Amino acid sequence: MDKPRYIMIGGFLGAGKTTAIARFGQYLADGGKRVGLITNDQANGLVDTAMLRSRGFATEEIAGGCFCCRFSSLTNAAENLTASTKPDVFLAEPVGSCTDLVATVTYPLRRLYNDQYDLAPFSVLVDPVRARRVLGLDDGRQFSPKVTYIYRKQLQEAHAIVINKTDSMDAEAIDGLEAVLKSEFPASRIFRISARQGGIEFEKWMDWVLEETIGNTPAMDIDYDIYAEGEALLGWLNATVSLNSDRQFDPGALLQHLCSQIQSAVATNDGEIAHLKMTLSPHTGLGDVAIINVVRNDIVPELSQSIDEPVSGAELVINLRAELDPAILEQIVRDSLSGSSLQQSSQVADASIDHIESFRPGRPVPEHRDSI
Ligand SMILES: Nc1nc2c(ncn2[C@@H]2O[C@H](COP(=O)(O)OP(=O)(O)O)[C@@H](O)[C@H]2O)c(=O)[nH]1
Ligand SMILES: [Mg+2]
Repeated sequence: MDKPRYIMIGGFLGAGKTTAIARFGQYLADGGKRVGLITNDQANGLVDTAMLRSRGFATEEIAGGCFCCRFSSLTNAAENLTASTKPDVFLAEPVGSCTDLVATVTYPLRRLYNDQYDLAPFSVLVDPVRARRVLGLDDGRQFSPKVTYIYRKQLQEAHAIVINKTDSMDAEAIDGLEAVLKSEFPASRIFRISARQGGIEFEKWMDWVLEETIGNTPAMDIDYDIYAEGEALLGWLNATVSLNSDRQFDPGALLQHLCSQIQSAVATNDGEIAHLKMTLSPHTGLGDVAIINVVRNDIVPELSQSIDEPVSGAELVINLRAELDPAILEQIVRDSLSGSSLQQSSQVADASIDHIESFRPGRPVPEHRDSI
């Protein structure tokens, strides 16, 4: 029997990894393949994991550290999926602030588990607006140099750089980005896709990922001190909140209000949002959820899923990753949920925080590192 294909899809926070994995998984499932998904985060209780499971995918979550630092959890997760689902294809999403994944995950998997998994090359997705800013093509708010160091290292180690969200930018601007990526990272294949829309370009990338073998190129050099300092500049916050009101409120309008409040407060504190994702699940209802995402300070909040009916009680889950002190992030989120902020939106609801945690990722210490 053929070995299952093991595919890792990386890229910075907010690049579209989860969206791409959900679409990739759906194509495979529609073609009769069994799929196992592996998600990863520094904290647990991920919006992503809940969303992927709600779509019917067998999904294992590795929480509390990244794949490279928890290599054994990664192989355990794959074994659990094998026991439950026997996947033909694994799709794994590493933490968006991680890099050096070829040396710390792909090569060790190949060395230690070559008989069990057929390893695919490593794709790194980019958001074209963010990438144009990082590469100096456009002005606009940036991350600081050590965070940008991680971003560029992600591009440098990619076997394929995948420009995502091509539906959201004109072709000329994407051409300009592709030209710079080609000249700065000549060893990588470049694809242009829309994970949101799918289509022929998405299929070309999938075919390549499913067929291409990885070569024996030496892993890139990386300075773990700068990498660790870059990661430590990022603040992570997860919260679960109960919303209750005597009056009915509009879930979408409430999410939009909270999003704008958090965006402007992060900007006022000189921070930059990498990814803010919130879901709102009504206490009553048929399992519908409203979802909102933003991937920069200066992007208009957009509901990717909405609920038509007003509600009077709901659970709100917040996943926020930004370049800002986590204590300040926590204060910002608490302020946005205060009575005076909620009243401003005329969406009167009382918010009580059931759980909140905020922290900086610790220094990455990989279990394995193979330079080739
Ligand atoms: N316009 C557009 N938005 C996208 C596309 N792919 C993802 N997004 C949006 O980008 C945001 C982050 O996506 P997500 O998959 O959660 O990113 P991740 O952090 O890399 O897993 C969400 O608002 C997505 O709806 C795309 O192809 N086009
Ligand atoms: Mg994700």
